[in-house]
Amino acid sequence: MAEQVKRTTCSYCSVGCNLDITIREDETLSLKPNKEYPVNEGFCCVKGFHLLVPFQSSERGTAPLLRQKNGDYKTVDWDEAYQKFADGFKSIIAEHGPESVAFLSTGQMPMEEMALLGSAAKFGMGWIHGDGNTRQCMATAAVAYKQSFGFDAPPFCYEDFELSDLLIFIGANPVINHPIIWNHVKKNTRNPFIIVIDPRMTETAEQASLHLAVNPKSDLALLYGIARVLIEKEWLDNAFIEQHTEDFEIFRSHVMGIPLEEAGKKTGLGVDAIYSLAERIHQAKAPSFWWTMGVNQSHQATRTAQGIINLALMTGNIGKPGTGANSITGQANAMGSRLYSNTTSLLGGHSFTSENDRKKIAGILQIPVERIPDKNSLPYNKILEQVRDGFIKGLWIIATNPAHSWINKTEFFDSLKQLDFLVVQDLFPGTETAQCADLFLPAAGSAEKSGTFINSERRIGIVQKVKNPPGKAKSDFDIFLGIAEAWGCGDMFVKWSDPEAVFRILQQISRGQPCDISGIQGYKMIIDRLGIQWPYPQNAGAECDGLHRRLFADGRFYTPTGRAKFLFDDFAELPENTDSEYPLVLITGRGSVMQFHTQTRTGKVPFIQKKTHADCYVEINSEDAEALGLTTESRVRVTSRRGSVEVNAIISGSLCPGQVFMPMHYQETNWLTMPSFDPYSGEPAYKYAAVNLKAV
Ligand SMILES: Nc1nc2c(c(=O)[nH]1)N[C@H]1C(S)=C(S)[C@@H](COP(=O)(O)OP(=O)(O)OC[C@H]3O[C@@H](n4cnc5c(=O)[nH]c(N)nc54)[C@H](O)[C@@H]3O)O[C@H]1N2
Ligand SMILES: Nc1nc2c(c(=O)[nH]1)N[C@H]1C(S)=C(S)[C@@H](COP(=O)(O)OP(=O)(O)OC[C@H]3O[C@@H](n4cnc5c(=O)[nH]c(N)nc54)[C@H](O)[C@@H]3O)O[C@H]1N2
Ligand code: SF4
Ligand SMILES: [Mo]
Repeated sequence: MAEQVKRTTCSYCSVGCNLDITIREDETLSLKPNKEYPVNEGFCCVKGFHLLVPFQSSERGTAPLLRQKNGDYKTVDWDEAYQKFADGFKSIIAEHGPESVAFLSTGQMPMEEMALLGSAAKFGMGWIHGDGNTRQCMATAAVAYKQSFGFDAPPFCYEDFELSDLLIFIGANPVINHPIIWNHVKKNTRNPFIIVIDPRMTETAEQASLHLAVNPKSDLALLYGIARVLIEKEWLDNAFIEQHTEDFEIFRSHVMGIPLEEAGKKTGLGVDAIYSLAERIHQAKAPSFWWTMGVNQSHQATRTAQGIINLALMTGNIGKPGTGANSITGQANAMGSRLYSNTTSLLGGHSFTSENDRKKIAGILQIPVERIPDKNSLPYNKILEQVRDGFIKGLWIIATNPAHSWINKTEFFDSLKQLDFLVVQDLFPGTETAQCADLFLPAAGSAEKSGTFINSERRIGIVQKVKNPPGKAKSDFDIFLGIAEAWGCGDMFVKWSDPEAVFRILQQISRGQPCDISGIQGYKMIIDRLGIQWPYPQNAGAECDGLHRRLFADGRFYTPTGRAKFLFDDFAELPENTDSEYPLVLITGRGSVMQFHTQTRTGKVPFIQKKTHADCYVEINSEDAEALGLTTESRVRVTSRRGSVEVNAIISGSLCPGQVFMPMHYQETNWLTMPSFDPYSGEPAYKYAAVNLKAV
């Protein structure tokens, strides 16, 4: 058989690199980053380069597994697995009602699979509750944009990295977490000034013009301090504020009530640093603001994200080349999940609580409107609370590994004990979560199926099958259809025959929404046009041509008034404090460019295994290490008010005294983190906990 080259989108981070994979029958011959694709222009990072390796691992699930009474698993065929699934959940619903079951999904499956899952569970099977791991990650940005702009709409394109003359990164470490994005920064020919605001001297901070080691969780004070200086100095775009925003006056009086000295003190940066930051923003021609998890994962996250949005609005720096209040997304298809997973919003950014929206979607899908729940799902943390409290008795977990990644592991494992039925659907039966399952369903990975992902800049990218899944593993798509059939609602999904058919349904649903994609002529156009950013409506005019598009060039937002809103709050108390018993602040995050999350995939790449730490570690500043009698590679016990783990110590120049850092890639870390949540987004505040260290 002849060789064929298939282009597909990397399924790790949200940069969305395209890779050309040469195949012959089921054999993959080579993998190269695509040169024309405007995202990665011939580059990819080490994870993308090894994309296929984990899929070939001998640890893959190759058949459904059913737990026996004695605790052992036995292999079953798919028909039996589907039947057990339907029987298990149906008997719980029969006894306890539709709110006694829930699913937890992901930002890592193609959009079409997510839409099918959310629709099968909610419209077909009558479930109400289902949330995704994007709650752990992007919920804050989604809520902040929705409240401020009227829709979850990150406004930027990657070209803005090249066109900005002042780039401010807040709680973001793209050099290791969005490495190919950094190529766009390097292509910037305007001699840009780059500022990194992060308590740690990160890989990104090392490349910056200026690193501001802000005190953990003091970003809101910093942002309000900057706003105050801009107001006092009259460094504002009054015309933009007047024509395109609302509530500036009350925002103005709020920040004017916060003495600059207070902001200087809270942040640890002092008044002068805040003043000169404001001055730089004022002097720049095209300042841009970029944020990621250092902002999203905080106890006051949504307002912090909006603190950034407010700076862009008050200086009119949005909708213009090189500007914007820009949240960089996390997982490969977190953006698809935000719009089309039917979890937190009804398909296509619609609302479960709007009768009009329910009627519209029911009409397009030709289903009775009563099939669509008229209430929102519980968020992730509330789902787990209800599991713990015995209200939710059946849980289905798809493409996420919360037994490792959830913020409250003690509660997570306690909760699982309360469940009557747990189904886990993953590539690997060995994940911490899958090992708890009553029923394990083996899924195909991204290279073994088709669909689309949406990247950080709203670009829809193609996912193409380049190999068959191992054994009896199936695409999540086929698993969802099999479950719908066994449940007895298969008829509702006859038109959902394959991913591209679902894409067409989603296009119809999107029509008239800000994320309108109704003008795309099938997957072929996505391939030929090198990905397509939303919006792309029918009869898309010249404004939709071109490889890089940003939103809000006309200053019109998606709120009812067309104006963006200034939103703010008083400073909230920290969820916990350091004291003499727990004197150190634990920061958590990504540890290296090579490791992805809970390492179920990157942990199976021999090259990456060799180059990364096998065991969990804690990074500590030399001053604190000396006081504790620690040297690099000493064993150390890290204890928080939740738990205690033993790890290796690494003395690091990147931390200020009083702070330690642990990467999220090891299962130890989340025994320690503090389960608190942003009040608006419900996102966990993974990045602040009080701990102590003791040499072992
Ligand atoms: N190599 C690799 N790449 C990835 C991933 C991966 O696991 N590995 N995961 C992907 C996903 S899903 C995501 S969400 C992104 C995450 O990408 P990032 O958000 O860049 O990653 P993190 O390391 O979690 O957090 C970023 C920074 O926030 C800082 N921070 C902590 N607390 C504060 C604070 O109070 N204020 C400020 N200003 N900063 C603070 C941390 O020190 C850290 O350097 O990466 C994506 N890319
Ligand atoms: N302490 C701390 N904890 C954190 C964070 C932090 O910064 N600090 N960050 C949080 C963030 S931002 C995130 S996004 C989460 C990530 O947390 P998780 O979602 O739990 O992490 P992953 O390891 O990506 O888990 C994805 C799972 O899906 C499986 N999988 C991959 N592709 C497919 C597929 O196509 N189908 C199916 N069925 N399965 C598939 C993988 O094998 C893996 O087991 O972690 C959060 N946890
Ligand atoms: S930068 Fe992200 S999308 Fe690109 S190859 Fe690396 S992990 Fe994949
Ligand atoms: Mo994430």
